[in-house]
Amino acid sequence: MTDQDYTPPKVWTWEKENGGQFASTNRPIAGPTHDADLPVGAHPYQLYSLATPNGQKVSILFEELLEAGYDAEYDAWLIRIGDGDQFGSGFTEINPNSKIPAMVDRTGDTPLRVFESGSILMHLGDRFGAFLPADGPARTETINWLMWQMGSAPYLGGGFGHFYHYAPEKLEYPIDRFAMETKRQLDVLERELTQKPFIAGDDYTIADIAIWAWYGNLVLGRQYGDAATFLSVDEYPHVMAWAKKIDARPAVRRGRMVNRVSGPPEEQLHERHAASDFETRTQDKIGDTAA
Ligand SMILES: N[C@@H](CCC(=O)N[C@@H](CS)C(=O)NCC(=O)O)C(=O)O
Repeated sequence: MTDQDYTPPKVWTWEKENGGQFASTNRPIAGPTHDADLPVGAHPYQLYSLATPNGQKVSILFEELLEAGYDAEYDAWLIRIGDGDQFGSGFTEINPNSKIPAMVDRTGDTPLRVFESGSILMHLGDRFGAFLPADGPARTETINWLMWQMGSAPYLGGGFGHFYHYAPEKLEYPIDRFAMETKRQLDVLERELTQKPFIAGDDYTIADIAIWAWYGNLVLGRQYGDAATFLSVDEYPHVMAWAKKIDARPAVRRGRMVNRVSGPPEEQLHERHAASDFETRTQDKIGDTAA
């Protein structure tokens, strides 16, 4: 069926899977589908995630904190969203929205759930007093850009990425609409990064981490097949230079590996419980190359 011969009924009903890569887990209702407790490791911070752009934000921040010498040890547990792990009862208790990433901060008397990647970045930034200015204009500008990312990326991922790459049929109208919006967003970043080294000013912050996970990976050619060519990302040289600069950071390289289940086996660390895991527990090292 093409979009031309579809007339919406008066009332939408859930009659069939809508096709496409995520069809088996998409549902119009919230809540758990099955009982499943979450594992808990030895460290104060427990992360439940997958290395999508939203997931990478948090593992990159943890690795940046550790790189900078903070005591930010964490356990990262794999949530396979393609298999529906996000609908297990333990996961929905810590994130009723059933999306990765979610985290439990166990540093206090009572475990504290933190969900929404932007909320997790702010929580950790404040907790450690790092990558998020404590007050003043620099804090406001950092949060401005963090919120920009949280509000804008759904047009890139759920809009452009979905219709250009994942949707079972390629439809010109939504691809055009969301390619236009994605290019507008890249131009927003380009104009800002022409004036300053990092998105909120002179310093690398949680806003760079959040935006890089989406727009950095996009311009580096890692998102949605050949989307970088389709969107002519060379038109944004300052975004490209900023993306490469951040990509070269050791903590970013490690953070991208955490909870990754695709790509080269040596870049996949399905679970992270210790700094040494990057050397000893990647999929090539443990002899299990199945994703
Ligand atoms: N606004 C949320 C979005 C999280 C999100 O969309 N996560 C996706 C993966 S990137 C997910 O868990 N999808 C599973 C599903 O939709 O069932 C955040 O930033 O944390």
